[in-house]
Amino acid sequence: MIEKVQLPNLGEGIDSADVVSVLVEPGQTIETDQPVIEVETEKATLEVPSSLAGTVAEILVEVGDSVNVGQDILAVDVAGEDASGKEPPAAPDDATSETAPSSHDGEPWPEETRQAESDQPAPVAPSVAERAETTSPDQTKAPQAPATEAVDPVPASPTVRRFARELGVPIRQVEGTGDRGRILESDVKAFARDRLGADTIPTSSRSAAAAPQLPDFTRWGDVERQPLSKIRRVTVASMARAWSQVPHVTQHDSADITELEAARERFAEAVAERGGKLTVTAILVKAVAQSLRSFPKLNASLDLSTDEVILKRSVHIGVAVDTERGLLVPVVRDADRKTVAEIAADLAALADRAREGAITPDEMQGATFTISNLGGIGGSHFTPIVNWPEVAILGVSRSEIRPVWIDGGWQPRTILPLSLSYDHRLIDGAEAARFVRWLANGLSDPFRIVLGV
Ligand code: CAO
Repeated sequence: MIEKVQLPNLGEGIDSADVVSVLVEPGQTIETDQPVIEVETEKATLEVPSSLAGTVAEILVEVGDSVNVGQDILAVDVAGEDASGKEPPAAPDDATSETAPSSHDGEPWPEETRQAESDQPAPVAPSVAERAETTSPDQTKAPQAPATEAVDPVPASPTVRRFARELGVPIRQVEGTGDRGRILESDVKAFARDRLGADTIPTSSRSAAAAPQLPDFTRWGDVERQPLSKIRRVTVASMARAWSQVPHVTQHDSADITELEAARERFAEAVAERGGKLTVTAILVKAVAQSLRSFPKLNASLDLSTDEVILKRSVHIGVAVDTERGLLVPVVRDADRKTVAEIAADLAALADRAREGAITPDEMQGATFTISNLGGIGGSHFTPIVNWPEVAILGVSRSEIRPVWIDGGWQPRTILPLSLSYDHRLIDGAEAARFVRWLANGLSDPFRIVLGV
């Protein structure tokens, strides 16, 4: 007798899900509660267990299908089986949990499920997001590789497989240390650390490592391959991580630094006597450090593992330095407690060491905010990338003299373009705009910075 398995209730507010993989094949004997398909909702990837025992007569869905709750997914011949009519398992209490009802991370893996999984081909479908990027609409309907295809099973739960996918870890290469070689999340992490250099190469660069294959460029002309330097590899990793983890917004503004430039000229010699060069950057470091005391959320980090904001009481400003070997970001410590002359001396020493290749990793760690000044080269505005785990970065472009309408007449004023990129998860647009305005006002009238207003 043929009976149907339906997509069960997956949780509050979830009406449908996309089929990510089919875990059984026609003719296969299945048990109740055995995972039969894997689906992805907006919130989680879940294995859907069978409510029936018997022989799979027909699979009624395909990878890529959007299936409604209650829709038939499987026809099962229950003849001779105890089709106990068992209810589908209850929906997860919290569908946002990565721990799907029938995934068993960190828990003993029930024999029947382990068996069922290891008997099945590994799901070959990419995630929904990956599908959207890599397949055309008609391709999304393409059926999954048949179960009979010679694809070795991957003994890992959907959550672990998904975790590996997100890290760009080729799960087939991971050695499982779990029961009967089952691949655990810790195995994926260890693989990433050992093989992909996770300590220095963060999540997104590991994803970058799994980037789609490049075409053969020699088909169109000669090419030269150069190995990436260590600095470049670290840059690739940190940029990719920041870009993929942080939802960026950039707030552009400008500051009238006419008076500041006059003061800079006036005090250049006095600062030089103390070992520094009174540059725009040195003044910016001080101005930003003071501004951060009034806007502590921009001097923070997000801890998503505890749902907390980490507000840092110290203000350490990273300064992007262009060197022959690539971008380096030494840190001016406690910039809020230093004079501009001290910052100028620090900065000169740090930038020199960075350019000579003598800077230590210690001197490039612990920044709470970063400044990138490209004004010495040119340009009107740019959008810097937040130096994660910081939450904001100030990009500075080239100042220029422009006519500004003041008190009924045009006046030549020196205008400095400012671009603040920030992590929109933590910082709202209004707050970012207020911060840049505060900074711009301070640069226009430095006494405001001293006053803290
Ligand atoms: N507008 C106009 N002129 C500027 C300026 C600005 N925003 N910033 C610097 N300048 C001028 C300086 O006044 C100086 O001119 P003079 O020689 O006439 O005095 C000249 O440009 C060179 O400045 P500098 O490099 O000596 O000093 P600085 O403190 O302004 O900059 C540093 C120091 C380390 C920030 C800079 O040398 C540097 O490396 N910049 C590049 C940073 C970078 O690569 N950012 C990109 C990061 S990835 O997005």
